[in-house]
Amino acid sequence: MPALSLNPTSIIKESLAVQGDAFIALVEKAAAILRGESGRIGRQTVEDRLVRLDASGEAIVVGDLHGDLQSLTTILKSCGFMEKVTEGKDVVLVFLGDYGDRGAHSAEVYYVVLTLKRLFPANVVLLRGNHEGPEDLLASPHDLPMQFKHRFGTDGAEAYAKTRELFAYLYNAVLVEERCVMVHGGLPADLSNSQDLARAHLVHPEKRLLEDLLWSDPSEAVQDVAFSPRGAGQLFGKKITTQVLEKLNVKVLIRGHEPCEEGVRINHDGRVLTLFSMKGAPYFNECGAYLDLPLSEKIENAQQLLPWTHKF
Ligand SMILES: [Mn+2]
Repeated sequence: MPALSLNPTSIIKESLAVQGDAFIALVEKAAAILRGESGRIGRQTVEDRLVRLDASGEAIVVGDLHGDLQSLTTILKSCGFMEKVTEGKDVVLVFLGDYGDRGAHSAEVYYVVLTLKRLFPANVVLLRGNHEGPEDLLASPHDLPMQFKHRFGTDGAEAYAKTRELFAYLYNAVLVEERCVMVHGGLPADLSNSQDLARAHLVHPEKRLLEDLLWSDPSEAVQDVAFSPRGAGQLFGKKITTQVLEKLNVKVLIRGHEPCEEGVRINHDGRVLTLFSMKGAPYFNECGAYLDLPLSEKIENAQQLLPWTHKF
């Protein structure tokens, strides 16, 4: 393991130099931390694969990265997470999933994100994206194994196998009472309560809860649900959003999964905020964005969140 480093620049430097054995050791360590998480951890309460956050302090929320190390670097330098957490401030860094594939630096992004989890386990939450899906539901193209092979040579296959094992321990959702729910993709129309968020992976594939959490997209063109052109998940309308948010006793859905020209987009009359944090190929969106959300503030509408979004 490299020496403990407490600033973004040195962790990013390490990520560009790390060898296969050290990467594998980090993935195993992060998986062990995630596997052991239960009950009260700092300001989090963990129930299966649901993290409840206290309505205090701040949450820095990062959308899809897809191997974009440059954007991750920009975010970590600009948001001050590491400084805040080392000063003992009440701050949680939430990643909405989709860490690898597409961008050229998937291994480095995983290295940085998992190092942050290792250093600050009580202050970092890693959600599961559709690119970290279960065996029967993994996004395609999935170039992670090729990237790892290219990056780590003969250790690439093991690095990939260990990373695949880690996917199962990533979280389904974050819930902040009376405020917001965070997932990678979307809301299942048949979700009944927060238990369904916590246990979605346990009832997969008999129930499609996990599929919808990882894959679905909001649509202005449908009321209920419609077939998704992605071939997994569904398009869900404003009616579904309103019903499900009410069942969860929250006001706004915060999610990633869809590229946005400005890094951020609002749907369903302010009930949905989409964040996208990667830039460059293949989407060439003008901006990426992240959110720095004060959790004690009451929120009614995603419009209120816009002043707390940061575009880059
Ligand atoms: Mn996605």
